[in-house]
Parts: sequence; C-alpha cells; structure tokens
Amino acid sequence: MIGGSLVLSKPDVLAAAPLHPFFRQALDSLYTVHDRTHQTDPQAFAALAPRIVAVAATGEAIVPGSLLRQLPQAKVVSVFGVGYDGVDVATAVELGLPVTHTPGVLSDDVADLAMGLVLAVGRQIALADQFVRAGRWPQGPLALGRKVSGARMGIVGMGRIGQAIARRAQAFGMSIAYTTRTVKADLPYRHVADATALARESDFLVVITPGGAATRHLINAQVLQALGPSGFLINVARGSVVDEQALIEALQKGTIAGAGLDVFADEPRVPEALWTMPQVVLTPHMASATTQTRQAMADLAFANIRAGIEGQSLLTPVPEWVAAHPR
Ligand code: NAP
Ligand code: 8YV
Repeated sequence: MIGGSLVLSKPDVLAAAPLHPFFRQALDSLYTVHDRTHQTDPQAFAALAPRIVAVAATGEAIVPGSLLRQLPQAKVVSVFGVGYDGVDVATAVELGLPVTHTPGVLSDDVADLAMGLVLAVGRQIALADQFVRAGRWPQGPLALGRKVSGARMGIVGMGRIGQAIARRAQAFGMSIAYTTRTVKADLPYRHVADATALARESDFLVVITPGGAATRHLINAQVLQALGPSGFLINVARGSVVDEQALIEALQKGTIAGAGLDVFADEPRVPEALWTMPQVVLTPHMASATTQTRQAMADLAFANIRAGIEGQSLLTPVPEWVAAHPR
C-alpha cells in the first residue's frame, strides 16, 4: 500500500534481445519488461527469474535452454520474427513452454527485398548510384549489367517466403526451379534434388530456408562452383546457411559473378572483405523492416505473448510445439 492505495505490480517479462519499439511499447502497456537482465546483471536476474512469466525475443535472439530452465513460471516465448533458430525449441517443448513466431505477415516484404537484391546486383543499381554521385558519368558509361527478365531463378527453400519470391519472379518472366527436402507437388515449379544441381542451372540462386544446424553451410564452395562465373547468389535467409568464407573466396576469384546479402554469419559485423567488392550489395538484415510489416509483426508477437500469459489459445505457435501438442 502506498498512500492508502493498493499498487498492483505488472507481470514480469524478459526481453532476450533489443526489441523493436512497436513491440516494446505494446509490452510496456501491460507488463514490466526487463531488458536483457540475464546478460547485464546476472545477480539481479537470479532474484527476478522465478517471477518471469514470458520471454520476448526476435529472429536474431539467442535463447538457450539454460536460460529457459531458470524460468519456472514462464508461460510462453514469443519471437518477433518468423525465424527462431536462436531459440532452443527442443528444451522449451521438453519444459512444456510454448514458443510462438510471426509467420506470413512479413513474407511480402522479404520477397520484395529479395527481388530488390536480384535487380540491384543484376542491374548494378547500387554501383550505378555511386558512379553518378562520384561524377564518373562524364568519363564514359558504366559497364553493362545482367538482364533479369527471363533469367533462370533457383530458390533454395520454397515455403511462405520462397513462394512469394517465385510469384514475383514469374512476373519478370523468369523460369523457376527450387530445392527443398520434400517436393511441393501442389506448386507449378520444378523441384531439383539439391542445392548444387539447382545452382548449376540458375542465373540467380536465392536462399530462403530457416537457419540452424540443419541448414548450416548448405551453400558451400561446391554450390558456388556450380553457380559459376555468371551466377549471382542472393541470401535473405540466415548468415549461417552460407559458408561465408567460401563465398568471399568465390567472389574474390570470380567463381561467381556477384552476391546480394541481407544476412551474415556474425551480425551486425560484416566481413570487411565484402565492403569494397563492387559486385556485392549489402543490406543490414532489413528484409522485414518496413513500418507496416514491423507493426503487423509487433501486433502478432504481442497477441501471442498475451495469449500465453493469460492461458488463451496461441495464435501462431512454432511447428515443433504444434507437433508435440496435436489437438
Ligand atoms: P517456411 O514457410 O517454414 O519455409 C521454409 C522452407 O525451407 C520450406 O520450403 C522447407 O521445405 C525449406 N527447407 C527447410 N530445410 C531445408 C533444407 N535443409 N534444404 C532445403 N530446403 C529446406 O519459412 P518462411 O516463412 O518462408 O521463412 C524462411 C526463413 O526466412 C525463416 O526461417 C528465416 O530464417 C528467414 N527470414 C529472413 C528474414 C530477413 O530479414 N532476412 C525475414 C524473415 C525470414 P522442406 O521442409 O520440405 O525442406
Ligand atoms: C527480423 C527475421 O529482422 O523474421 C525473421 O526471421 O529475421 C526478421 O524478420 C527479425 O526477427 C527482427 O528482429
């Protein structure tokens, strides 16, 4: 009691990573958010952990099982992002702790950026911008680019986002093939056995699988060799899916023509070798970074966390949780 009135404390939520303001503001309205206390003040966290009712994370967040095991009252881990490779989902499922993510609401944006990177590397848009700004135009034209319309696109991963990319590529008159572990028989695109075979027949190889151990270095030196000196690699998935050292070597030696990269192995650090390569376009993991989509992600991530805390049905639990809890 303070001054005769009862002060009710808000439930405690742990932010496992820096949160987008849209998500953070929604959380602040109902909960007390502890921003990475497990990392910044382990002593305070030891006292706080038994009270934490939920974990708010992002697609880039690392949420190890050792952290989850310290949270006996946690009712949900809500990821602001569709990828959740940093969350130890196996331990969460073992603990009976649901994990949710934000599928679908960001697919259009990620596909838009993938196409943007295809156009940027093929048509040298970033390089051309620098060319004009540096006053080099009067000295002669920029070297010719690579035609995008009608080119061959290979898509590694054909889920929600892969399909959104394919639809856009179709509008550019591109031929589309893809590789996944299981054939998507309902789709009008040709399935290819593996990434190496797909690379061999692609002008633009677009990577859009989940990250994590199962896809680590799926794109390796052999795949890049198969892509060849006129092929471009686009990665909007996770940095871990591409062997970054092999990619740098392939770019340095001209084994491939160029690359458009939104994700990196050790974000936000990007290997300096890539900074000066004219055939490379680099973006800072921003494929879902529009006001509209970040609001939709925040709304869904918040709705999931609230549902988890209040014991309601979760909106979008991750597939591992659904598989472990069939209705
Ligand atoms: P999704 O619907 O689950 O699709 C994933 C696809 O990857 C499926 O077609 C799956 O098919 C395939 N796949 C999984 N493992 C594979 C493997 N080893 N080899 C080949 N294909 C494999 O997911 P989504 O919504 O499209 O999102 C995909 C990923 O995009 C996310 O997990 C995240 O990592 C990334 N992402 C990045 C950004 C960004 O900002 N750059 C934004 C959003 C998402 P099979 O299971 O049949 O193999
Ligand atoms: C976000 C992402 O950048 O959804 C994903 O998997 O990687 C991106 O949409 C991220 O989750 C926001 O931090």
